[in-house]
Formats: sequence, structure tokens, C-alpha cells
Amino acid sequence: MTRMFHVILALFWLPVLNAQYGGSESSTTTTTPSSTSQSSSSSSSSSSKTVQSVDVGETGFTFKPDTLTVSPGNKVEFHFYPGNHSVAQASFANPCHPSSDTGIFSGFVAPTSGESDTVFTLTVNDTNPIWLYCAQLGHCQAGMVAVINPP
Ligand SMILES: [Cu+2]
Repeated sequence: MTRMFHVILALFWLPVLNAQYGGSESSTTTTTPSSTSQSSSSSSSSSSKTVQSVDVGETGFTFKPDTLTVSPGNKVEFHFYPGNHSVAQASFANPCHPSSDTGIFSGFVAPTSGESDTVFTLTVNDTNPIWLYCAQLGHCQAGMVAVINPP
């Protein structure tokens, strides 16, 4: 009875141990070519995903940076500063206007001082250009635009 139990226990743990060993080995030796062109902040052990940050309205009517290259599957975090700004998606042909009813829109974020706790996170699904602007009255016209994966 006890021997049988130990055999079952051994059979159960063998693949688990193999998987753990294999997993840790591959994460240390595998290099992903796509991540070499990006500056990945602190190296996280298991994931090649990167998150880039954009400051919205920290220095006037600006997205900073205003041009980003983001690989599919990676994320962009928008951090809002005072000025009641937003992040909205336009088309190239019609800037400063919503690209569609289902386009990206963060809503308006209006911290009274400093950086808002509200962070808008956008996941990039492909390499198509994403044209962005601030939908607050006059801000886009003042140059508050950005682009992800410019053509
Ligand atoms: Cu704005």
C-alpha cells in the first residue's frame, strides 16, 4: 500500500519537476530578437513583454514621447497631468477627430496637481499605425498628438 503510494507520488512529480527545470532553462537562454530594438526597462525574468510610458500634458499640450514603436502584444501606459486631457484615436486622413465610434478613448482625466492615479493602458495588437490626439477642446489643434508605429 505505501509502496504503491510512493510510486504514484513519483510519477506525479516527475513531469512537474521536468517542466520547472525546462522552463527556467529556456527563460535564461532564449533571446527574443524583437525585444533587442526596444529598451526594456528592468529585466523581468520570464516575459519578453514591455510596457512603455507616455506622459500626457506634463509639459503643456504634449504627449511625451509623441512617437513610439511598439511590438504587437506590448502595452503603452498613459500617465495624466493637470489640464483635463485625454487619449483618443484619430485617422491619418482626419486628425483631431475620432476615427470611429469604437476607437480608442481614455475619457478625460483631470488631476488637480501632479500625476493622476488614473492610468490608461493600451495594448497594441498589430503594427498598424495608431494616430492619437487629445480630445479636449483646442488641444489637438495646439499640437497635442502622438503616433504609435508610424508608417
Ligand atoms: Cu489635452
